[in-house]
Amino acid sequence: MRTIKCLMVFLLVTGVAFAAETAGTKKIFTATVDSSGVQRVEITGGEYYFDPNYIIVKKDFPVEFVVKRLSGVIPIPHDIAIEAPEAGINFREDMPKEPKVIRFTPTKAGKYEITCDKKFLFFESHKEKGMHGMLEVVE
Ligand SMILES: [Cu+2]
Repeated sequence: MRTIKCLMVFLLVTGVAFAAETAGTKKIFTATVDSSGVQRVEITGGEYYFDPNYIIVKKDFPVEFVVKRLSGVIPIPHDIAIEAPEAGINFREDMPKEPKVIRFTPTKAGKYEITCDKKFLFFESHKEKGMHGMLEVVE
């Protein structure tokens, strides 16, 4: 029981420290269409952020998100989700240690939220801790 308490305090402290470090930092990535016609974006998930967290892609060109999570001392699970079926984007996928490809083709310009909704016990969700971002689809 003592070990569990220590672990929880550790997670809480490190979570707060990392959140403070990365909160409010906007990392913008503008995707380009490569020779195979695909817009490839590499995204890393950590405590508690996406890097990059503001992604700009072109409408009607296929997108590939290559996602992975950082493997820290304590493996904290992360997922990545965008729920915008009206724009042809609707997925929720775990972020593994090894890169994983998520494919979609955005069909409507706009801004769509990227979130991780993992949550540890009664703590805030990862989204609340700052693990969210924005996908901007442009014409
Ligand atoms: Cu997360």
